[in-house]
Amino acid sequence: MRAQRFMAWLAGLSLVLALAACQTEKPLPEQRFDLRGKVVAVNKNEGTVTLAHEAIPGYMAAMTMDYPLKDKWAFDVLKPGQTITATLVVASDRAWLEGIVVTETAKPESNSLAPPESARPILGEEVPDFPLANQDGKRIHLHQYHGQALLLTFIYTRCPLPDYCPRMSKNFAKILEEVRRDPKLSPSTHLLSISIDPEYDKPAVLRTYGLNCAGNTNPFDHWDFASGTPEQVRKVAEFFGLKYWSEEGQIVHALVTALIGPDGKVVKLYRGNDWQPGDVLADLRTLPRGGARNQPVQGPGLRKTTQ
Ligand SMILES: [Cu+2]
Repeated sequence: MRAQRFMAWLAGLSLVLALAACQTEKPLPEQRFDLRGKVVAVNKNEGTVTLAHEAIPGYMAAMTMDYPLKDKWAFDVLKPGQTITATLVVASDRAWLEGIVVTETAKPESNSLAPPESARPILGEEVPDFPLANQDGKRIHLHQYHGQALLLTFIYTRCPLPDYCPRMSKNFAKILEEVRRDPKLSPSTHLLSISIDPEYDKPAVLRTYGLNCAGNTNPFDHWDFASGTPEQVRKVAEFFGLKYWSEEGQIVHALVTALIGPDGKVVKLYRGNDWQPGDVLADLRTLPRGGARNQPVQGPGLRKTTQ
């Protein structure tokens, strides 16, 4: 999937290059750029390194992305938190990093760049009545979904990494499609995407993003996009064990999606981005419906947390 992310970027880049090259028939020469950034993750199996890098003036904004490495030795040397310089080589159909130099070792606290998995929340724990504001600027609060199954996740609309927030939103869109088709699920299932970028993700931004995610059909009867004050969002995220912080102009964050039963208690957690919409739909179908609070939750609540 990291390779896919890179290929998608490269496809976009190739298109830009192709458009730029319309007037000339000659193949494009390799382009080389100096790059400086911080190592976020070393993905030896995929042959890539995730780098939060500075902008390349006139070519590319600062971003966090996976790059293939030409120098295989680097996999044994690179560690999260290091600052490196490298040459980004862009050929007509691929790009890679070479000439890597570690310019700064990782600071001890930087080892936590990939946010650690949290033990929170405990399955079966009651979710507090957190207040937020939705895409219409209307105040919402989590207890208003009692009686329904609530699937909740955290995103931010400017997230540049296709397999992070955009994937969560795509998964939610697929789940919503299926929920709408299922007369048993449809009346008692709600989705909620909470932005961890409340300063930017104001209601109007969330509304546009939501419409986009749902392929321009109105999703808001079943799917709210919420934010709030930074403190409000921080409290919800803390409850669900989600850590996030700003770095190099982006938000570094883990992913956690939670299924909350009609009784308002945590039924299941889906961490990371490997879960499939089908997993969640299967869990949704085993949940008791009918809305009575304090009714014992059967089914997936008894199973272990998805990693
Ligand atoms: Cu993201």
